[in-house]
Amino acid sequence: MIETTPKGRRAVAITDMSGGILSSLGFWLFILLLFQLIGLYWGVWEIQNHYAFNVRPFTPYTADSNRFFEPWVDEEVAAPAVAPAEVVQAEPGPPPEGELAVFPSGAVPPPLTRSEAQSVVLEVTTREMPYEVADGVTTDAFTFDGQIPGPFYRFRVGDTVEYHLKNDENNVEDHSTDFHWVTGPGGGAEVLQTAPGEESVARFKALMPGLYLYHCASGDIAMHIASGMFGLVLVEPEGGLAPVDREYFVVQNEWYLAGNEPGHWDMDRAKAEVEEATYVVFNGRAGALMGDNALKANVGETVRLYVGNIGANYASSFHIIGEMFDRVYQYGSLTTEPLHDIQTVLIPAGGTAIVEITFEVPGTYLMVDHSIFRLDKGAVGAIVVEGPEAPDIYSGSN
Ligand SMILES: [Cu+2]
Repeated sequence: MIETTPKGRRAVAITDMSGGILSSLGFWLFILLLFQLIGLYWGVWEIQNHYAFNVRPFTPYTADSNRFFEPWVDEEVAAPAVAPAEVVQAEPGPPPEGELAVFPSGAVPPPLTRSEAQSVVLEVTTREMPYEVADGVTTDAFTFDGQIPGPFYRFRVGDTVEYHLKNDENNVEDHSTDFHWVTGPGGGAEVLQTAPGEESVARFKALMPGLYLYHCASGDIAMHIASGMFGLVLVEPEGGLAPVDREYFVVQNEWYLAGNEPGHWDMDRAKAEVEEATYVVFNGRAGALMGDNALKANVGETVRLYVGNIGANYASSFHIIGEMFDRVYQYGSLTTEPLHDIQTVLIPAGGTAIVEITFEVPGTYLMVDHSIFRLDKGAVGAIVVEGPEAPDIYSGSN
């Protein structure tokens, strides 16, 4: 029965419910069913709403979708890629072998055009050789194919790579390769240890897309890395990447030498141990991307930089003075949505990032490690942008 309390509120007298409708089992089951139906409807509405309003939950990259890349392609900007070898490299490298393009230091092979995974062959020769780190400053370096960084390889997820590593007969050290894209012990290094004059062959399947480093993993591994044995691999996702106007690669590394005056200097392991770099450079040597070798772009173009940092010790605070990154694929991940409008990207030693910049204003833009005293040690490169002035964005006089 219903009673009225002294304060005027209604309350249920639970002591007197026998025999009434409130005690009916059927009634309570009906109430329960009603709540179930409301809950079910609400859940369905939530799911429909989630997708109807284009809220995109994170899902791994799939074959039927290029959605991570499509929304940001500007139809007016997107154009066939300009062969970067023309502007980065004084001497263009060898032509690509079929779809597998391998270019020497500084240039990026063009995007793949095939849509199916296949087997590809990489052949590399390790060479121990004198190398100029800065003007007049040389050391005895270890290299892949005589280049620092080593060749930039570009293939695609699902490919099976047959890798031939030849250790030049004039070398003294064993060499190998640890590919960061390889799944298995040592990133391949366990089956690639190669004595001078010998050759190793291994096969690896690329399971995950992304931008990856590789390096030697033989002998005194840290010193083999610090001596120049590293490079980048781009494993394209299914469907490739959105087209941009220009692509370049930049790899940061430190040199630890016994001296920095003009002359020939030994590598200095003691300095490497205390992380006191003699040089911090982009693409192998101080000034590699300056002057005539500066990267080029035009106003209105979108540039994609594949950036790696091999260290061997420092993390890089990669920054372009006077621009922001429109998109940053942090850690080189191509299965994660990019960050937007970023000033500086932190790249760990042994890590990568992919950044994209659209240039609106002409001029010279410096790429630096914003741990800024490293600029004095060589960590600077330039992008020269030509085109009409944009006084509505940038103007002034002094
Ligand atoms: Cu080595």
